[in-house]
Amino acid sequence: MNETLYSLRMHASRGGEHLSGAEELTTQPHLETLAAALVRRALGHPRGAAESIQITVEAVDAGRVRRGVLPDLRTLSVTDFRQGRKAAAALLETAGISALAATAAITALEKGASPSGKSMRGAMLIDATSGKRLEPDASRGVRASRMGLTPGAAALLRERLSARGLDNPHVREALVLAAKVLSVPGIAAELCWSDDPDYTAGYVAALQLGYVRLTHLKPVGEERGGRAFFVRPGHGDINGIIEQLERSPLLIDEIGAIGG
Ligand code: WAQ
Ligand code: MG
Ligand code: MG
Ligand code: MG
Repeated sequence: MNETLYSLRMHASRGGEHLSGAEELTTQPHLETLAAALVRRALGHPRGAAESIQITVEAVDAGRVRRGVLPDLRTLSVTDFRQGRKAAAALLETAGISALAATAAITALEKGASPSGKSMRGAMLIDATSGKRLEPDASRGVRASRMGLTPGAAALLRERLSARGLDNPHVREALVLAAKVLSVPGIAAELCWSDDPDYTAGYVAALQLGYVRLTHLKPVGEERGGRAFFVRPGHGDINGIIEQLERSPLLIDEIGAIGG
């Protein structure tokens, strides 16, 4: 693709609180349709219709765009969220995250990771050894941003997810987000579950593991959800990591295996 790429981002709020966010990295002919779809989605959110919607369109610097790959996906079936959280902690330890840090992340997400006990707009940054929170703003968190699929990769992904009954926006977007997070050298792993009350599945992602879905990481009806990005020991400059997560564009043109 030699055409100019645009970062298209939607951020919606309701009652002064974050409701929904989504984004694409795309070329000009797709902007109008994709922007309309993002508006529609903010208005039809399961936690209520958006009261304020911001749409941002920004050309990205072609020289800064990196190419990316989606992680391989597999599913671990668990009977309930307690079993899911235990399995998530064990997976994180396999990826080199200390038991202390894994527990700290799970406990924080369970309580609602922002100081007000609500979900954050972005993710926590958690030191993979000490479990300490490293993000400068614990209400906002850190956003993974400026990533997207090429049209060819998007079509192939939908085809492969469909074959497994997994072609829904949660899975598609989470895979893209995980690819962006794992492309940042200072990040060792990610843990996530949704803030949508009816979506109980979540995942652990790491380069060694790929993207491992857990069928339950929270009880049905729970609105608290969020993400933890685990920062590698000896990572150096935290602001550099945040800059890469939020601003370095990643165009994903290759997808991984979609397992059962
Ligand atoms: N960067 C950082 N954190 C984010 C971002 C982002 N771009 N987008 C969302 N978050 C955080 C924020 O705290 C949200 O409250 C939380 O994640 C959950 O976001 O079946 O739908 O969009 O394979 O509700 C997992 C899919 C779906 C599991 C996760 O998350 C599967 C999901 P949601
Ligand atoms: Mg989302
Ligand atoms: Mg896309
Ligand atoms: Mg959500």
